[in-house]
Amino acid sequence: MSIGLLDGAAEHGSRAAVIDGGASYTYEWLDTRSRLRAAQLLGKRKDLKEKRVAFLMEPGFEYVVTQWAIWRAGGIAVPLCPDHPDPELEYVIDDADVAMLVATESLDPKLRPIAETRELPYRPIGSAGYEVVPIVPLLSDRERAEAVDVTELPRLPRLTPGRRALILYTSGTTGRPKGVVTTHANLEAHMASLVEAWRWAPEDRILHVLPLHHTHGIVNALATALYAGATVEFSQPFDPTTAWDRLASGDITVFMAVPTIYTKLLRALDEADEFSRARWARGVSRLRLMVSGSAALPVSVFERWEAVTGHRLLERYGMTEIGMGLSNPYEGERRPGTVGQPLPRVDLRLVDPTDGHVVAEGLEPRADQATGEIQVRGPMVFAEYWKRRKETAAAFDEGWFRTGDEAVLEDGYYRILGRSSVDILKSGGYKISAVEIEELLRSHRGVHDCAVVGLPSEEWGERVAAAIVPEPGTWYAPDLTPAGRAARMTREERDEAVRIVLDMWSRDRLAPYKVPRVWLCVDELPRNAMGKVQKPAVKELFDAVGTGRREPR
Ligand code: MCA
Ligand code: AMP
Repeated sequence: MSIGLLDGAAEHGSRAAVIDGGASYTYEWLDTRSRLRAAQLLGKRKDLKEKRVAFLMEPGFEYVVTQWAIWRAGGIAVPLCPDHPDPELEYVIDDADVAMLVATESLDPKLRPIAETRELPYRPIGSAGYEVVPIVPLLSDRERAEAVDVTELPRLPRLTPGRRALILYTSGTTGRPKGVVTTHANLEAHMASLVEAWRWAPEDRILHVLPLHHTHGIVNALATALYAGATVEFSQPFDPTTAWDRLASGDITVFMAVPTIYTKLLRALDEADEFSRARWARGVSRLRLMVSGSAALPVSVFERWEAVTGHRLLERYGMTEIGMGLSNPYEGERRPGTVGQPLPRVDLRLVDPTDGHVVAEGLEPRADQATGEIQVRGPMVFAEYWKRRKETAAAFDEGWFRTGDEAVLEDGYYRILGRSSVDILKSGGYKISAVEIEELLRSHRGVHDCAVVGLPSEEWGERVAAAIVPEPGTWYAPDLTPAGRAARMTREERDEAVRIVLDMWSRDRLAPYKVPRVWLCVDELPRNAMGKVQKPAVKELFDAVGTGRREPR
């Protein structure tokens, strides 16, 4: 039994695995460092036995070393996002029952207090007493001779593919995010499917600009590249001009991004001088593959990208729980507005939500109108929601995972129609729960009620918008208005205060991409006869005041 991703490192030896900050790290080096760090995580233990290890690191070589070390030591990796405020980090750490925390020195001030409050073992990387990975691109013969002989390290546990490997947090229709647990076997099936479909090869080099707390960045763009023996070049945080320069350098063969990133790249191109425009467009045309996913790619962006670079972007569909499900063909026609066909090893069907009938399976329509919910089965489908047995069971229909996404099969191509729930938004490629934000906002004493919706946006897909019914009598804070004027605050002044206060308050509590970008104060929310808030009518409230259509940055 072996874990293909980790065991492949020895095979790829002196090839570059990671390029980060101008330094190049070989597979051999990654292998050695991750074994050393695994031994340190283990201490006197022989096996972490699926204990959860949460790590807070900027994307780069240290991140990969730590992720591999957790796996080599037999633990479950729980990646944390450096941009998240404390309450988001604390939620994940507590929900996943994390047993150990790891952070880079730069993020030490963020994680140490959280570890101390919980009395959790904590490993800062780079501080005295713990290993620092030096920036050594390639080992010279002398360095190699002096390096620690990894065979002398305490033996690392034997891993079987069924072992749980990763917990990623994803938003649902109810409450707080759920931990999606995948095993090594799930991850390997996901990676093998993409290597086959997209022809990953050791000669590839991907420019990596995605966050490393979601599947797209972790599995598609990082692990799959390493599984194939290719090179991952980190360019973080994403900056359109830097990305263009690297994409056009001639070094990069593969790029993967969310639609918002392609939109931002096109905007940077429009704003660049003529010489850069020509150089970028020409350079990018040499890439082997450019993929878009995580949210619907507007046809206008597909067409503009093709006009500028000659690339027909390959759009695919995935979900944290299933890995990747559908993809436009690598060799055949890439059809704009569609997500193609099921990927290798993926069983996929459409089920009519009204009567449960299967209306399409694979590429076979079974009804005149092949429209329904996407359901997926296969070795890459996740194992469980962490500690949520009931929700796990409810997410499956006789072994098929119910995605909640609706699609239609037309002329051999799947087209996504949208989600069945209005409470799931997608902004910048991030999945966001309206309910989670509403629950938080309602806990503010100045909020009587609220409703969160997604407003359509060219750039972001959707923008998070919150309609607030202020709690009467609470919005007179003396520090917001000149002394003595509190009682005389006009409605406009109050509404402005609501926006400012709730924006600041939310930023301290929510991941940046969940913070509402558009605020509206209303006297009451539109409800139906049963008292349920009508989300389409809430969107119309924003349209009525013009904010629904206006697109501030
Ligand atoms: C940031 N801003 C926003 C949003 N995000 N405004 C509106 N809506 C948003 N969603 C604001 C910031 O607050 C800031 O304004 C300004 O935009 C710039 O912010 P910054 O963070 O610098 O933006 P960015 O770095 O340009 O980020 C855009 C991004 C990022 C690079 C597209 O959102 C991103 O990396 N998205 C990828 C998400 C992803 O990987 N999803 C995959 C999950 P101010 O300064 O006023 O605050 S889905 C998945 O894994 C499944 C399996 C799948 O299918 O792939
Ligand atoms: P996440 O839970 O963050 O993994 O996001 C998965 C969701 O992103 C899916 O359920 C879809 O709603 C959406 N999604 C992913 N890829 C696409 C795509 N190409 N087109 C439309 N929606 C997509």
